[in-house]
Amino acid sequence: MSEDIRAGFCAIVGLPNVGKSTLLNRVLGRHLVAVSPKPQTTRDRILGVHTIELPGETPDRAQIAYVDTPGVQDGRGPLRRYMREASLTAASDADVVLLLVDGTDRRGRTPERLAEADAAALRDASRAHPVIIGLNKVDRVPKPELLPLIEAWASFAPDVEIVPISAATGDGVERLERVIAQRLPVGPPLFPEEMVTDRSPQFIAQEIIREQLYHQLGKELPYACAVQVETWSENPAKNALSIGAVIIVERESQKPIVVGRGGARIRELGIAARQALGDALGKTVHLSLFVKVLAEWSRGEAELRRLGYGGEGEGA
Ligand SMILES: Nc1nc2c(ncn2[C@@H]2O[C@H](COP(=O)(O)OP(=O)(O)OP(=O)(O)O)[C@@H](O)[C@H]2O)c(=O)[nH]1
Ligand SMILES: [Mg+2]
Repeated sequence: MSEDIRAGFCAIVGLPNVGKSTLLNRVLGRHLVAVSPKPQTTRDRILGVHTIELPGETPDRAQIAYVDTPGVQDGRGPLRRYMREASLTAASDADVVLLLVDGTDRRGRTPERLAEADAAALRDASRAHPVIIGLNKVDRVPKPELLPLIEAWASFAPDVEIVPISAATGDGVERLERVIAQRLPVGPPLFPEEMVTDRSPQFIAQEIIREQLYHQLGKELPYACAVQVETWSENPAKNALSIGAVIIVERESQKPIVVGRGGARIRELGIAARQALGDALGKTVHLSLFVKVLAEWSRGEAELRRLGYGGEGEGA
């Protein structure tokens, strides 16, 4: 039976590392997208659909189609351009833009930041649609700093709702979802009830493996890595899943670093990734990981496409 509810897209945009992906995982209550303390973890748009009740309102349900995006910042090279484009497109296609701000980042948390060159695109993207400002990581913001911060945003954007949240603890997230839902158009649901994401289980597995690279490899190397699932076989009777995946690096010299002495590093990566995959997918996972060199993959448009990084929006 079709019934009108509030339904629409909410793009989660912001600078790198503000907690966009953590928030999406929090609202969905599952590990869908990669999160790490390193900036530029997310590389592509990812959809996560959440249906909520709106007690006392008409309509009293909402389907929010969240779009997690890469952090917007100037950057060189085809991969960075692709990431930036993915965010800005998501923002311009959305019904509501959630601009997420890291309340602990002293340089990045005030509205003045949006005037700086590398962040100006965010300001422009957030002009086009109803915007909500999510002030994130308030679990780490000393109380006396919070009110002035909210006031600074309120005077910069008087018509915009500012919602303090902690994506890590869940504080304020329910209220944030209500505020988003209230700004969505009324109509039929956009997606089937049971749908959570538009991405394949293989893509999600790649993201979860890639997340481990950010956690376990040094400062620079994760950025030179892509992950591709090559084999995937399920055994429903045992609720088990066997995955074969390759970690793709850009240069021959990077391969021994990922493999580690006597294979120690890749073994550890495998253990952690298998655990995370098992938790996320609710199955017993067997994982085989290999390392392969694809020279300068992040610089070639064809290589990027082969690895699933679209290719559209790569204008001059
Ligand atoms: N204390 C605290 N840490 C948080 C919170 N939300 C996210 N983090 C941490 O902030 C870091 C970045 O989180 P991500 O979710 O990967 O951030 P992102 O905005 O998706 O980053 P990019 O994809 O790189 O743009 C991680 O270490 C998170 O654990 C929060 O509410 N409180
Ligand atoms: Mg992210």
